[in-house]
Amino acid sequence: MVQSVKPVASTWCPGCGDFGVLAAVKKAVAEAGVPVHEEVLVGGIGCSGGIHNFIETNGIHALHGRLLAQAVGIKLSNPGLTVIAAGGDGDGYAIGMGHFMHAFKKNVSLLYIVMNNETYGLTKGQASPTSRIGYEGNIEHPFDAILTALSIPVPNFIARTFSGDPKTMIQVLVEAIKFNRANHGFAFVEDLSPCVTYNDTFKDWRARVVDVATLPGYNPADRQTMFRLCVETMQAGKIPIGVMHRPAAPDPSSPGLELKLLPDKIGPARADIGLESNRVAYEKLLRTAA
Ligand SMILES: Cc1ncc(C[n+]2csc(CCOP(=O)(O)OP(=O)(O)O)c2C)c(N)n1
Ligand code: SF4
Ligand SMILES: [Mg+2]
Repeated sequence: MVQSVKPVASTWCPGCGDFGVLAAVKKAVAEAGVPVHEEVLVGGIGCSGGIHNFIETNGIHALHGRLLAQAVGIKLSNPGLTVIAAGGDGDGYAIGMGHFMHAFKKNVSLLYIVMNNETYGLTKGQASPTSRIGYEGNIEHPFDAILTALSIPVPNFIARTFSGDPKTMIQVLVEAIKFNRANHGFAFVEDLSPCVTYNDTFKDWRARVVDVATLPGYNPADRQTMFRLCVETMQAGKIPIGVMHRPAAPDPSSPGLELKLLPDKIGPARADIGLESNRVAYEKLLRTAA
């Protein structure tokens, strides 16, 4: 059930990277001018997915790996809402991987934030799809969500932020929310959000992050260039962060799916279901059938 409640005290460990995301989301929705009654936060299952409990908003705790399905449903029911889905790397890239890939293709104007800590924090530190080789016995190669996102050619917004740099995170989230509110399509932001209890990567990541905007040839409108810059940065042992893709200009032929389905922006949740309008519509239908 979607419900607006007063926030409760956080259950996160002191120092968890998710606090940076919580603070940035609060500031970004205010800066983007989103009224509380138009805002919905859909949380996944995991420490990260509890975020909607710690902020005054309309929130729903989704099923594990299914937060995008629920966020899409909310946006298509009421396109006037600003919908933010937020969860972890386990939630989004393991059990939720199918929904993750389709979210880019569907291109519904909602924001998906993945708090990537390269572990399953809530269940006490097992390897996740983004874990490095050697972490908790992991022998598989880590999955990279940004490279995957860049490989799906849809004019959406893609970025990576770091909880150790809240100022940039706020700017990125404001841009993503405005992109959604203009019905330009899906926005994906992966935040590097260390789990200080089971995988404390703060120091390592701070030393390795590189803002792609500082690299020669940076052009977030060109996927090929951004893919190459990310791969080269990773090959040098660094972690690319920053805005990875934004269309050079809005593409009127490819707006968010909600505009294609509901050009008047009135979804089922706002449809007139008054008795009188239904009676008139029914009589019209009967006359057509006769
Ligand atoms: C269907 C189902 N399978 C498994 C679990 C157990 N479980 C709870 S949270 C979680 C993963 C959490 O990892 P992540 O999404 O990275 O979130 P974090 O706690 O790291 O923020 C798992 C496997 C579950 N709750 N439901
Ligand atoms: S276990 Fe890790 S991810 Fe979960 S609240 Fe603690 S530090 Fe954060
Ligand atoms: Mg995790």
